[in-house]
Amino acid sequence: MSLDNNKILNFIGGELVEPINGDYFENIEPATGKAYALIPDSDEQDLEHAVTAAKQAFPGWRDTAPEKRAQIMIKLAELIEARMDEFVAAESRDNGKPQSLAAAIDIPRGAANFRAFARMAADFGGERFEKDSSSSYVLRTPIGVVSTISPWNLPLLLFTWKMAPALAAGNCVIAKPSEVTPMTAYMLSALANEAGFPPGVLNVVHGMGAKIGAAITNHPDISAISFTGGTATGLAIYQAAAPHLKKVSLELGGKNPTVVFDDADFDAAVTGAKTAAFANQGQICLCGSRLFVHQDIYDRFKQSLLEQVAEIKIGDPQQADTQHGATVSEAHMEKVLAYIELAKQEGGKLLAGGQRRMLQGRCQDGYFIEPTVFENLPSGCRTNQEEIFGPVVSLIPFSSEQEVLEMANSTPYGLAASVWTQDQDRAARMAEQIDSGIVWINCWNLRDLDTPFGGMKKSGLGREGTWDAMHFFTQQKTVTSPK
Ligand code: TXE
Repeated sequence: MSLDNNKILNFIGGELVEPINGDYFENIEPATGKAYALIPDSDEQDLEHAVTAAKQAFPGWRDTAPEKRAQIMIKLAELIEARMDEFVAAESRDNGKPQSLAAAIDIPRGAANFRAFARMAADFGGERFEKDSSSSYVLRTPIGVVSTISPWNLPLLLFTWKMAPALAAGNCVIAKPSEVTPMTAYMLSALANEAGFPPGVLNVVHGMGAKIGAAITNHPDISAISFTGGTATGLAIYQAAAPHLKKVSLELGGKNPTVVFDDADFDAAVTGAKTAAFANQGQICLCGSRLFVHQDIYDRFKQSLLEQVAEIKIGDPQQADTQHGATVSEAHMEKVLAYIELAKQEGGKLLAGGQRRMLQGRCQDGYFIEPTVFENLPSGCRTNQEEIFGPVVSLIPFSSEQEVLEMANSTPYGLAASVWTQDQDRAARMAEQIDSGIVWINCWNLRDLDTPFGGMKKSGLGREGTWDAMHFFTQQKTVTSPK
């Protein structure tokens, strides 16, 4: 099959354009293992083109009334919503996630992000300070040309989550989606003109992280980078950005604890812990991959969890009843399977899953991994310390608050935690002492977009969320006069 008619294009200066070097690489559908589109292998030349367009557009966009910027962003949200089915199908095909999940979360949130930040564009202002001898106010001005680099696990959701605050604040954006899942970013870029974005305000360049991504981090005229992805990549970006004193926001990996006490609402905790472990095939930075259960309920909890895991329907992401789709790529599947082997070597007892699942028909070569449950792994072993980012959860019993806190805090990461207990005081103690940027009590992944979002330790630097992201994408100017 020739893929020449299914080419993804860059979006630069208001035009969909081929990469200047004419090079492309294949886009693989994870559920089938087959190439179905071509992705531009962009390089410095394309970036230079995008930076020039963005610099030209900046004064006009900066001076556009915030209400007008908001209007354009809302129009883009409407255009996405009007094509909901197309976006859902494309996201599922590109990523391997069930269409039902893309329809429930990815695409609606992709559009909602523009609405949330459209509101901020109009409302965002600086502080005032009144003292005996002086009166000051703070202006928040856009930075200029900024860049967003996003990952493959929630492709449109994270692409827009980063781009929307940058645009709302009056910056011009060069956005680089993941080369593993570029399709919905391309579809969005094709709607930008109709939404009313002036040419050069929003640019999308596709390609490899090590090539176009690295070019972005090194470009002297790109003044801020918002990144979500792996910790190793985040560190490389941080280092590359340092000599330019670029502003950097890093949302990185996690090895998140789910902690279930013996007084928890049992059924809610089992379902919550299962969802936290396996949502999106375990490929969410917030997933709870270490499941600590109080020893008094451990056996009963394990049994209930395994019953629920056995019910998870693995299948073609296009089928309406599929709950568990393909992992994102062959390389990622191999990485997750290698961790499953490692867990066995480290003494883990396999309770469920543990294998690639071979399906019939259209998906016979797809990258499916069974929801996998281990127990008996010591808290300090690699399986319990390193981010696997797949459908693998490790069950660990505990006897006291102190013990579980020590284990929960023992990894290099600190992104999210989920604590299940009906004792409000204990919940508050745990929330205070767990080293993570987000603590959910009796829930998981309940998001209020206004709240700060991000991690401690190796999970990142800075926070996202409506207020924090608007702060990141603006600079402050203090204006003082005497009284
Ligand atoms: O992500 P990368 P990968 C974790 C997860 C996964 C691991 C690696 O554990 O197994 O990271 O995944 C761009 N300069 N997460 O390799 O490389 C890249 O093109 C500039 C956690 O797929 O971090 C893509 O757009 N950019 C996670 C983006 O970085 C570079 C989500 C993310 O890719 C670059 C995904 C470079 N040198 C993976 N190298 C989360 N926290 O949600 C790559 N990129």
